[in-house]
Amino acid sequence: MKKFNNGRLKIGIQKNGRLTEQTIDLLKRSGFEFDAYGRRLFSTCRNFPLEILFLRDDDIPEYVQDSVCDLGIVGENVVKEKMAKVEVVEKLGFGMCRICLAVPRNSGIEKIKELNGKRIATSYPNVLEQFLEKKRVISEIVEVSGAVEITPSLQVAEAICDVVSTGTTLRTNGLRVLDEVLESEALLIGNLKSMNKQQKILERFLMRLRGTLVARKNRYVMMNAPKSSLEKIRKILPGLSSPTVLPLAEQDMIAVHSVVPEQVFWEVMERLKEAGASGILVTPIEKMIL
Ligand code: PRT
Ligand code: ZN
Repeated sequence: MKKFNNGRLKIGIQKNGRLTEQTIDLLKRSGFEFDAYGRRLFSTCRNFPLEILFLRDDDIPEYVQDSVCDLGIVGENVVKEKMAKVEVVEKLGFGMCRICLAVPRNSGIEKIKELNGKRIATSYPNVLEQFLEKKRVISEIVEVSGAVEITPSLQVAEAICDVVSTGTTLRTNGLRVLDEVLESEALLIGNLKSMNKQQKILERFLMRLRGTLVARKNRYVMMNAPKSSLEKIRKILPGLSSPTVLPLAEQDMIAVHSVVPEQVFWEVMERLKEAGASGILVTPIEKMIL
């Protein structure tokens, strides 16, 4: 693809696949306005110097490495497989999956060592090769581009190495997981040179994107409590800074507002109730600029 530079940041995203919807949603929520309908190749952002290129996910790491794109959003599994020289700028928290080794349910194979001398079918030959090397297992890697899960029943291979999410595909094909090779999620990757060249726009881009990512991981919590509980409540709240404390019309009562990470949310709620908090209100946060 021809390189072009028009003072805009160029980001490659998946054109049509599992990551597309959440990628477009993340960019739009971060305030970037662009059209994504139809089979377009690229779109120009209306309110920010940003070009969005719609690509096959397999091409994104290399396009970023070769600075056809400055940035890209793609699965970690694809980045590792393509062995492209790119920087990981941000983990995006969606597109979660694992690359696993799997064998027929009744194959009797229990340990990876037992794959010595066996055939393993995969679309991830590089990832698999590195894994086998680390485990000191020598197998024949059979590269296939799709429908990996049917290769054992076709007698093409004794095991497979493929992306697993819920595990339904493995189960319906009579396979079970033998070992995990890689954990993956969608990544924002970048080309170091072009990021340095476009540092100003990049910083503005990242501030918007991170504002949305951080906000997604937190909740804004408001509660009432007796004044006497304030110290206990302050210790429980893992907030960014000290909580906002407001007086209430009812004497000896206060309102406390704070930000609570999603990860520890329920644990914190239980402890707050125990400490005397009541009328707890929880709202999502749209943006958070740190
Ligand atoms: O056309 P293009 O080349 O752009 O897309 P693609 O067909 O190569 O990739 P796509 O859209 O299927 O997946 C894009 C990315 O989504 C992958 O590279 C992963 O990072 C991520 N991802 C997350 C997944 C899955 N979950 C997933 N479940 N990719 C593939 N799968 C497959 C899995 O291999 C299985 O065959 O989906 C099937 C269902 O999985 P189970 O375990 O839920 O049954
Ligand atoms: Zn692909």
